[in-house]
Amino acid sequence: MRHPNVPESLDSWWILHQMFAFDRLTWDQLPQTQRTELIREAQTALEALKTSDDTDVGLAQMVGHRADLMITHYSKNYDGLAHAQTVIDKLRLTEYLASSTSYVSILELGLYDATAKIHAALSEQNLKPNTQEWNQGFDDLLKEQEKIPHHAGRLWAKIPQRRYVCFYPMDKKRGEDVNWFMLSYEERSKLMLEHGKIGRTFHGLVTQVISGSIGYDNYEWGVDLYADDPLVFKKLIYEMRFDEASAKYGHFGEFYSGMQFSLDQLETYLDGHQIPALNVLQPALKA
Ligand code: 76R
Repeated sequence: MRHPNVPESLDSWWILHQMFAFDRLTWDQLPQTQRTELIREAQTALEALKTSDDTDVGLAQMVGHRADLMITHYSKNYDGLAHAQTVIDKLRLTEYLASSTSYVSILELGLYDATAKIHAALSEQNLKPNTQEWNQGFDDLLKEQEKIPHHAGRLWAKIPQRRYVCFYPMDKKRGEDVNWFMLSYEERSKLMLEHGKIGRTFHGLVTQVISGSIGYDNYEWGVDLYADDPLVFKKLIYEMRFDEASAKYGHFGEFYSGMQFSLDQLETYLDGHQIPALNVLQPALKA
């Protein structure tokens, strides 16, 4: 943000998480030929979303009563997200899927450090906030951030192909006494730096995708974690709880966890067999 108190973010994929309850017993009563037909129809539609450069789709079998199936959509634009929702709605398979909840957000890379540096650089040029020159200078320097390989690689990475996924929405507290948004920029920046340090001790073990949802859904951020071992979620989230940014300011929504599976394993999932391992269609992405 051009405003001196607001950290900027680089934003990329629009994200829609859809949670469904699966009516397995009714599905099981369908004749094999009809099941096969519905599976093929779903695979064709999902394949188109998966192979397009502008969209991606992920499937996961969830554990616990809040959801049986999670479909994660990525889209390069908001309209595409609406279209992805329509594609799912039109599947005859959805006669057996009851939507339980959903979450709308956009992938973001938070830039506390870079925003402060940009503001310092503009001030050194004797530019004043809220002027056209400041705003222009800000936008130019921000564009540079997108090109940094560390950012560019993560911005448009597709859905991480790791077996286990954990999703939850969260806020930073905005109470009368404890209010993240009333802290100074420096304080928030320092806390996020500490947060990042703890996070990085899990580097390689977990791939984290943070998305912003202010204006689109009930919490401020969506957190997706992907790992090869589900125990990593508890270890990481527990450790984070001791860190001030989470301990004092974190406020969490409902937690969802499950196992990702690939499109060609849809039949295995629907027919109720255990999915042996995630068929990785693209190389596993490191955090
Ligand atoms: O990209 C970076 O390395 C920069 C550091 C970083 C930022 C800016 C980072 C690193 N995160 C950032 C932003 Mn995170 N993160 C969470 C949660 O459960 C909880 O207590 C909180 C949920 C986890 C588990 C997690 C993990 N992060 C954010 C933001 C936006 C805040 C804002 O802008 O004000 C939120 C809400 C958030 C929440 N974080 C990391 C991790 C991990 C594992 C890392 C290190 C990634 C790596 O280097 O591999």
